[in-house]
Amino acid sequence: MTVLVPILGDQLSHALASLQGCAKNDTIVLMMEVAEEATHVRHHKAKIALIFSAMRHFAAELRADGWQVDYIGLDDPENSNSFTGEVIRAAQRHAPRLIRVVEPGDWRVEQAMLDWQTFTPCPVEILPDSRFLCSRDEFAGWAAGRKELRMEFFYREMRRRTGLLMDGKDPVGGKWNYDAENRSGPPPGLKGPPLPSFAPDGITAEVIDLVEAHFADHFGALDRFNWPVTAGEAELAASAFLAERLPTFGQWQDAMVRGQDFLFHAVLSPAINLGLLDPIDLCRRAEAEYRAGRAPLAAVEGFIRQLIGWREYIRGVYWLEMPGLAEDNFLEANRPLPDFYWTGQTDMACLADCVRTTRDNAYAHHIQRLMVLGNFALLAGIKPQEVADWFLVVYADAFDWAELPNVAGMALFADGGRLASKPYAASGAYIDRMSTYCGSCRYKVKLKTGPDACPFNSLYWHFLDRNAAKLSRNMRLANPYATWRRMDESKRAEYLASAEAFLQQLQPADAGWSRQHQEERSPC
Ligand code: DLZ
Ligand code: SF4
Repeated sequence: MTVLVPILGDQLSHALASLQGCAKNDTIVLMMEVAEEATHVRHHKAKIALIFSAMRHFAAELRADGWQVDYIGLDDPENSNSFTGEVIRAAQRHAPRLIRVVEPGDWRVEQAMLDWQTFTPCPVEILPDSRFLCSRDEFAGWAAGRKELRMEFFYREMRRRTGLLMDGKDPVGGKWNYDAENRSGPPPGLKGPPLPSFAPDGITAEVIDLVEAHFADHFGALDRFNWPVTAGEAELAASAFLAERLPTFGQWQDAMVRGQDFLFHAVLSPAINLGLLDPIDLCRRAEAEYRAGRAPLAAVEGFIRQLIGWREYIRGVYWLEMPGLAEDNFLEANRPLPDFYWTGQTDMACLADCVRTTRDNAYAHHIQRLMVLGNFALLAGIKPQEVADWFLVVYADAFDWAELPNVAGMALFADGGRLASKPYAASGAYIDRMSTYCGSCRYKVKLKTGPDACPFNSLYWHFLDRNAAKLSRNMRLANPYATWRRMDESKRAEYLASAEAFLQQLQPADAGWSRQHQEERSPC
């Protein structure tokens, strides 16, 4: 009797804990393409193609390495189209003595996995995901007794634990965080080097056809598909980033340039989240670039902070706060998601460009996500669950554990400030400073109110005014609230009327675009 090892679409690592200690001749790896995962929210076409292609390539590598792989394709006539259904069928086929699986990234999938034992006579062993630096239990220990969970303090512990950018007990350069040096707006003509190209091979081409056939009405384009789908390709992408873009990554990491979709960003998050790259290895190589004098400290520290700071912290928060986090709505925001999040049809040039790159690439960088798309949703009071579903659908790197705390906590303050010390609310001036968008916009960023004024300007004050009971005691918002209170009554009324007029004309999205929203995120 064999061991059955199910491997999910974001567990494509040869060092996966469930494979360790298993004998190749006594193990059956189970991989499953299931419609449930592609449609519980209707994922971007390129994201589905990426995951299926990466899964098929990974299965081929495992076979070449001597593993037996039972691969269930989407078109398999017997496919039950859910993880649970496929594990039950595989258990009947192989009668294993043990099912050994690594904990999933989604709370929803874990709920299903916890039930597998009731369907199978053999034991089901669920292992911690050792690809993360900080286990779920360790994070819970760190968080215990803290009223606020600040990333910065967690990050310092991860720096100490890994020794990354440390000189003995002290951070290299004397400071832990060089973010203040990483906030330059774009000079005219700013352009990043081209990303390496990964032309679809036969497997990817087949998967693209499959996705067009099965998920034709999902959001997103497939014609620019350029994601690395194997660890080898991901390694090429990583080497190109370290050599060509890391030195300038920090300086321009918050800049937004219309039509320049990648600038100096790593664009490695889909490969990392699928398991094709090891984040700690990337950090060590980035540090080596600094130590060799090829990349500045601020850029390297910023990159490392994303991986051992934010990424680990966000995952810890997710498991600590689920399932409540998915339902949080501290600011009682209940407006439906506007249709331009799907169509890109809006006169706001910043939002139109961010939706365009999202549709074309299943990618937008963090400031486009947080300070344009997220900021608008925050200011306009869009329902957090609709915003979270949108982010989960549209980005190739978006898995629930990574997306939900970022959207509900960081972007929308839906958790009431457990994660962020204040809402990331900004008016048009911020977007103007950090982007090239405003020059080509039909709205005028310098105008504060009226039909031609940048909508972010009046929405900013509308947001503060309507949430005053919940936010005005936040020390970090003391200045804007003081400004608002000092403002002329008639000026305040103008701001509020402008914002109301703008909000009135927003068209809600056609319900067909996203999942018919379930009251609860039910297990599959
Ligand atoms: C996102 C996704 C999609 C679209 N399809 C599959 C699939 O068919 N098979 C699979 O194993 N994984 C898929 N995934 C990724 C899973 O949703 C992901 O592994 C879980 O969300 C993690 O809990
Ligand atoms: Fe966006 Fe306002 Fe600038 Fe237009 S003017 S691009 S809406 S920030």
